[in-house]
Amino acid sequence: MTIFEERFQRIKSEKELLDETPNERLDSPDGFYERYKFPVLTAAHVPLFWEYDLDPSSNPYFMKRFGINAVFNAGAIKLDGKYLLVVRVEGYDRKSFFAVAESATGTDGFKFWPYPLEMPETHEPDVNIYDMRLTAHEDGWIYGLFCTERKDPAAAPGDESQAVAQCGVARTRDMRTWERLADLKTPSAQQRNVVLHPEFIDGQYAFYTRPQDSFIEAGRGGGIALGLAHCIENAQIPHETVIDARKYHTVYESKNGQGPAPIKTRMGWLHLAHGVRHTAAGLRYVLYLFMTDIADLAKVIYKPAGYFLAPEGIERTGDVSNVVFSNGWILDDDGSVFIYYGSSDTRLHVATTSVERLLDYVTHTAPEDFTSLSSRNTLTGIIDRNLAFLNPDHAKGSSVHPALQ
Ligand code: M1P
Repeated sequence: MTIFEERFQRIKSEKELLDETPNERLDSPDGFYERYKFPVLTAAHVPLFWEYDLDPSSNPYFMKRFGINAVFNAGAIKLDGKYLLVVRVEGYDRKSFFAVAESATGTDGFKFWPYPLEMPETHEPDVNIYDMRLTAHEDGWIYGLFCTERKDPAAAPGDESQAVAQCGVARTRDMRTWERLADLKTPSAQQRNVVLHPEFIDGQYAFYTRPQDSFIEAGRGGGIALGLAHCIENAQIPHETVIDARKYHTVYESKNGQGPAPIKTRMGWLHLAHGVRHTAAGLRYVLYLFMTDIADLAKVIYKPAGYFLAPEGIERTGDVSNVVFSNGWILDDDGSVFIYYGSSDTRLHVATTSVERLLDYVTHTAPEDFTSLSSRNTLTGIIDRNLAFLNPDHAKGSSVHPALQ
């Protein structure tokens, strides 16, 4: 057997096994959602015909000719009964591009379409594109908003790492053919994590933005903002109003950003977002939820304290460790919700829950009051109620019955 044949057979069998392994739902200590045993997509899931030259005469060692480094942060939509993800695929060369993967279940069996998505460019070519948020808008189009990154023309000579991030805008009807529109213009120097709201507001397109001063740091900017634009083809937002600000000593003190487009519920718009804080080990990214008023998008009506989903187990390590990031979720007809989240800029996972569970979570989890004392008081209130429920004769402050310890 040649080297080619041996390696090809082995790698092909491993890939088939990976593709056919069903996922397993795991128990949830929190009760907010259920995680799954395996990531839904990793670099190992891309088709062999992407990475390898399959011709033994030109690839006798069966080497990769185009290595895929990571597969993560995906936009999500359900179309024609299929769960579709627009995945951020990153090559060994660090460039990201988009590729669509589809599944019949939403939790396993994701298969990439044969070719990566062809995204047209504007007059200013993109250097790197990533993190698409999909919005099925009431105007009839499916929009994909994503980050387009280019070298900062104002970077000092020799500085090869300063970039400018802006929001790229594209639309499609079938997920296959995309029309690129002009990049979004805002009052902010840089933009990332921009998301289109699914409905018109006062006849205008509404955007969630994340104003930022520089490429990495939010600086004086930051916070999830809301802005309106008269048209989408050359969208321009004259004013951004921060609706969910950064705040000292929270899980979103350094940065935050809107996740996918919000879900409309009977109680308000449900938002999934990421929050970032500094630690001695670097940045830590977690996910949190909040809800805005159904008629007034700028009004946050519920915001549970702390995180909703934080990196766990293998999620904690990767190219950028201690990160969970979500830019895609799907609300199914039966009210179930599929939350797709990338871990440590390396792989993609799913967690499943339902709108009713998320409503329960946002409306019954206490909000932040920003001090240790108030957190302690929130907990004391829960303990008091529980002890009174378990033992109606229990007097506040008396010792706890041993059976309840
Ligand atoms: O590396 C972590 C994340 O960093 C960026 O998010 P943010 O702009 O909020 O810092 C994005 O590049 C995201 O893709 C990445 O997962």
